[in-house]
Amino acid sequence: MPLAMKRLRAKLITIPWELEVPTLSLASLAAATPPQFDVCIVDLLRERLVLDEPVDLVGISASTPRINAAYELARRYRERGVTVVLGGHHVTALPDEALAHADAVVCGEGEASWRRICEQMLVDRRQVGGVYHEEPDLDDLSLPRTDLMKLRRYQAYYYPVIATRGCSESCSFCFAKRMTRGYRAHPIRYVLEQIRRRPQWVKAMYFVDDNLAADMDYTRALFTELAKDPFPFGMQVRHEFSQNPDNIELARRAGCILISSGYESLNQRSLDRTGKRATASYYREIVERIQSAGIIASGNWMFGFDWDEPELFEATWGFLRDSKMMHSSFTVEIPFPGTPGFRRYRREGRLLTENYERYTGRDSVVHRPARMTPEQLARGIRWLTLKYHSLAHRTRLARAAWRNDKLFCDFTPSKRALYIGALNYFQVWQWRYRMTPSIAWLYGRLAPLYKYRHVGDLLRRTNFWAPSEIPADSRPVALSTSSPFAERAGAMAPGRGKCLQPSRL
Ligand code: B12
Ligand code: SF4
Repeated sequence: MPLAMKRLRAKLITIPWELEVPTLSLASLAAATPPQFDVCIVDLLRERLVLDEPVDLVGISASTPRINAAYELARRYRERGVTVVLGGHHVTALPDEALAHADAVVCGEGEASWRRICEQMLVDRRQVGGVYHEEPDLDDLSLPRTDLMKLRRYQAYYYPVIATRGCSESCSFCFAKRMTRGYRAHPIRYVLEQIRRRPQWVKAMYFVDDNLAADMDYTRALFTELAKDPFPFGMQVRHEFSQNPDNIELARRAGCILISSGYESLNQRSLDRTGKRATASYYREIVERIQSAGIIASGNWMFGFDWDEPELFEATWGFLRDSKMMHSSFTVEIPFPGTPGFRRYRREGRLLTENYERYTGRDSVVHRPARMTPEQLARGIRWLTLKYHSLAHRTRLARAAWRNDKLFCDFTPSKRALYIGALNYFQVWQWRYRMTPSIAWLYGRLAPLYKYRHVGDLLRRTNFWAPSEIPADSRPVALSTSSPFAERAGAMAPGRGKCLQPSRL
């Protein structure tokens, strides 16, 4: 059959380890898939996988804790004669391990390699094999195919958007440098296009970038554009972004409602030794600046570094109580397999387990810390998490939020009260079950059943949805003709029959 006429089917599968925010991993690959392929995206926690339908190529994405499930799925597909490709963070760190389970492994950002694999499939599937590692040119990428993600099955507050790749820093515990060699930014029009194409029911978006502010000139230009038609968003940036009140004001005008940063530790030695380039004594001021602008400050905290002692939990609690930081998450350092940290702990005989399923962070301790016992570390994280998410503290935070007249200031008083209440009290029960080992265990067993709430799926014999099956209110909004990008966007607008085609900007 001539190449142009050949049609193949590709299934992209992700195995998340918890019901959380969506990622853009597979939507980005779907966008890079040549038009000769029918492509679908399956999130195994949100949709039943139809294993036995005909398919030519399967791409699987999984992080460390779910990698064994990914290997098992790969085995089952390969038994059926399907070509299987694995990608993502874990396989980037350990390509040789992964290659024993798949026909091909993609390291780092996947678009260019995936496209090459698809093209090889079109010529002769026997060409596909080995480790691929090609960095895509960001000027050349199509918009992520979020329309294939069944977005209705995620929350309305986390519409995923991407503006940049990688980070300018290289903290010792972080994966950013391993996935992307340098920090790069998408053209601003590419970002605006993603936002304009959001479904109408979406209430807020989340920038999945590691560090949206690594190049402040770019960030300023982006925020200036966003401010012309602000839409609420959350983002991850390094803490120094928030040291400058002008940056915060710019972000607020652009629509920012949440600034998440890896504060990591109040222990200055831990910050210094992990290459975090941060000064803990500035943290209080930073949180105050963010929150007084009506933005939620969200902090990610890590424990278990070699210089951390048990007193650190008490000190961190004191900081969080006094600063009234509105959102925080706490975890042990995860020495992901394949990283220098993992190799060091193994060399020093300090790894407690190599069972990947326990590399989930939070209170799951997998290495022996230097200045406390593993039990002290796990107990400390549980204590701090429960203290921070206690009814008393969340009520204190809710009151502070209510008094902050810049927070959710566009809402009516009743809607404002509802949001502030939901934001705080949902956390109380969420963290109580997460930090109670028996309930967390049960949750882990029950979460996969979540996909069965879509009863209609039980009768489906395929994961490939026809465009007409995508709910009308989940299709991307039409773009205004006054948009500077209207010409290209017109080709994607619903009603022209082409809204589901990947577009190139
Ligand atoms: C959004 C996000 C979250 C969300 C949602 C996570 C989820 N649903 O799985 C939230 C906030 C909940 C979250 C939480 C956590 N996260 Co997180 N998160 C991200 C983040 C910021 C964006 C992901 C994304 O959409 N990226 C954009 C897409 C385009 O890039 P990508 O995912 O890397 O996909 C590309 C390649 O990996 C590759 N690829 C991926 N899969 C496949 C498959 C195939 C077949 C192919 C060919 C290629 C391929 O191609 C893709 C396109 O280029 C990443 C950082 C980042 N910028 O990637 C961290 C990141 C994934 N998170 C990380 C971590 C550690 C966590 C936590 C464990 C933190 C903690 N200690 O609590 C938790 C775990 C929660 C969980 N249950 O999964 C690490 C993962 C490290 C690792 N080895 O796995 C990352 C990389 C951050 C980092 N820099 O270290 N996270
Ligand atoms: S600043 Fe954040 S994203 Fe950048 S390397 Fe450090 S932890 Fe990773």
